[in-house]
Amino acid sequence: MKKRDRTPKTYTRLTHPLVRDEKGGPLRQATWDEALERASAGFREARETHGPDAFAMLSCARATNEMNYVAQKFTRVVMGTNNVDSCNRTCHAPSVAGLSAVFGSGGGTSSYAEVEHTDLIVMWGSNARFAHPIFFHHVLKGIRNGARMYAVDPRRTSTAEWAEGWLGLNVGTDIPLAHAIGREIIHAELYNRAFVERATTGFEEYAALVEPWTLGLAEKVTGVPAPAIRELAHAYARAERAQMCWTLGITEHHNGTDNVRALINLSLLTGHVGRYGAGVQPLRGQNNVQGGGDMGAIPNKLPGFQDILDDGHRRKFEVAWDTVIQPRNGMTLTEMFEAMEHGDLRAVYCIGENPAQSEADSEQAARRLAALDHFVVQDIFLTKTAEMADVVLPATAAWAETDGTTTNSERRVQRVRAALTPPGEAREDIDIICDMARRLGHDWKFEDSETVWNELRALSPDHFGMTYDRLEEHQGLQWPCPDLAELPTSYLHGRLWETELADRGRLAPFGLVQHDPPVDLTDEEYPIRLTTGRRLDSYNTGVQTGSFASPLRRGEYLELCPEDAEHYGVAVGQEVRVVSRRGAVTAPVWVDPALRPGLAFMTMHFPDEVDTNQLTIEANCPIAGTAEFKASAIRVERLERS
Ligand SMILES: Nc1nc2c(c(=O)[nH]1)N[C@H]1C(S)=C(S)[C@@H](COP(=O)(O)OP(=O)(O)OC[C@H]3O[C@@H](n4cnc5c(=O)[nH]c(N)nc54)[C@H](O)[C@@H]3O)O[C@H]1N2
Ligand SMILES: Nc1nc2c(c(=O)[nH]1)N[C@H]1C(S)=C(S)[C@@H](COP(=O)(O)OP(=O)(O)OC[C@H]3O[C@@H](n4cnc5c(=O)[nH]c(N)nc54)[C@H](O)[C@@H]3O)O[C@H]1N2
Ligand SMILES: [Mo]
Repeated sequence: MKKRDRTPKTYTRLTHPLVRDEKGGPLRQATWDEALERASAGFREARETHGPDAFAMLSCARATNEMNYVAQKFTRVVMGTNNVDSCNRTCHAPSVAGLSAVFGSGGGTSSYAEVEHTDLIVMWGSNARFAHPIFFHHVLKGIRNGARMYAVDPRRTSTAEWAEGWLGLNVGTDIPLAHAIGREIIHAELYNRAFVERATTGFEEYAALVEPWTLGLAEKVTGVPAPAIRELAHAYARAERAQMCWTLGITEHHNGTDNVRALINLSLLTGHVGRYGAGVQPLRGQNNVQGGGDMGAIPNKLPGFQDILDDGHRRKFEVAWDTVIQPRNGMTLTEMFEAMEHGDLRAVYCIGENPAQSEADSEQAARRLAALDHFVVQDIFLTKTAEMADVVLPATAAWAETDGTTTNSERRVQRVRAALTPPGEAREDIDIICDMARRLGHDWKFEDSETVWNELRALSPDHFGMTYDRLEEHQGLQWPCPDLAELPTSYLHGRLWETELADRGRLAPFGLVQHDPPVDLTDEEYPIRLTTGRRLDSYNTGVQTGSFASPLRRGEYLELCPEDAEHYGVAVGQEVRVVSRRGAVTAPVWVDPALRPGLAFMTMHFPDEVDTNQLTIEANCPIAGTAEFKASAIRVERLERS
């Protein structure tokens, strides 16, 4: 069979604005003035004809805090809606929802340095060796200092290779595993009774809920041998300090928020939260996805994570912005795509996101984007999403060509600075949004990123103490930082350890969550469980890491375990058809002993060559709106050799 060229597509930087004269016609180069007139006129028309909620903003989790602040302000003040969201929805919205429900705040509770001074690190559904190498560097220091590490992942990942124990569970059985660990800790009387009584609620109900999950039943459902479950339960409960870290293996499920609650339960049971070295830590995905949410680029929070439904918070922003804010949550990214289907959403401003390739069931997503009346994309590359737009606006790259701040997973706000000259006529994201706002009647006086930051600081108590000067002096500060003189604490929820909890209403509740298997069931027709994720050498939809192939960076493959490859009679490099209930793609086979029989793996990194998301299912967590990227059912068909 002729070998296909699988060299990843090369993206070139956008250097000039582009416009499309008619739907279906080509994009052509335009001046900034023409492009911005076109873009703003379309937004004005959508608002006047269909009302403010016919507009939505997708904000960029790679760009700065300041840009995200301005993007959400544009949405709320200029367009009059709360429809603003980002790819936070596709990764850690369940973590934010779960943590907020238990602790009242959606941030991870500890600092990176704490994993260096802990006794046990659990990496649950997280391949940090590939996806969070900086954090993993701290983990390795922790191991050098004597910490033990366990990995819970269906694949024996590169992260698992460094662990003392690997629990290779079946995809989507995290709740049974967590419940069995909880039950074992209770039965062995290893739980922290004093902490449970003082700081939590719902323990009796939790104990009753997990009671059926014996080690034997859990072994049957999860595929993890009972002694391994028992070992992790005892290690976690006996550790003086333990860190529970998780990522998408937990969140990218139709019940992602329930999964998160099941892990938080274990930290409440053992008191591994609210102390230095002990905590719960969702490692966030994009360099500034934490900051984007903190800045209010989410549909239910104003900047500083202040609730949109709270009259007092809304009032404060209404006065500051001289506007009226709708007293209801806007649409999540997931709801936006549903609203496109029903024709309720007509105009979209997409800044630095590539949903045509990153959404589950991407063919459906692209069809919905194509049906919009008015679609504006602001990016640094001409992505597949940008190719569908009516107006394309070239931005500078936040990581090297822009001033501002970003916020990482440990809530640390850090400065970024313009170091490179942007290409062609590319302009800063903030500058473009402000020009658009001016054309729609709002002339904001933001001279530079610091002016934006100071407006935010005045409105967000958690950020008030972080002036640019202080950020510089301390090489970044963690929120909450309400004070201009004091330094913030590195971990959250220390109040749970106060002997007299002042506010009984703020106790941490156990989550009474039940096992709910993946929606896309395997059967005779679709016998293989496909899970999708990342590799070290590539980034998300590949836009920023495309363009070179090497033996180390091998492009997309359908990865199978040796037994399955033999069973299907396929060898490394052989092209096969991969079919799900949504679509089909052709990909070469790779054989990887890190997988187990019945489990296949693909990445999302090479959608121009192999569009993995044509296979994935758009089954969403009802609380967080995150799709079940981690569990689809597929079959493999051999292609006839020619
Ligand atoms: N090199 C690189 N780094 C990145 C990115 C990138 O594209 N490339 N992307 C960034 C982004 S946006 C994000 S959100 C993060 C994501 O970082 P991670 O979440 O660590 O990455 P993934 O590979 O998507 O998924 C993690 C693991 O979940 C496992 N898993 C699948 N199903 C299940 C399950 O049912 N239960 C459990 N327990 N585990 C399961 C997978 O086998 C996989 O090893 O990485 C960030 N960092
Ligand atoms: N199958 C499968 N699909 C998945 C996932 C999975 O695990 N499996 N994971 C999901 C997750 S966690 C995520 S986060 C999403 C990611 O989905 P997306 O966010 O849609 O994908 P990216 O490739 O990260 O796109 C980032 C875009 O931002 C642009 N950009 C970068 N910097 C800047 C800047 O400073 N300004 C502007 N204006 N643009 C900029 C880049 O050029 C690029 O086009 O994918 C989701 N899709
Ligand atoms: Mo992500």
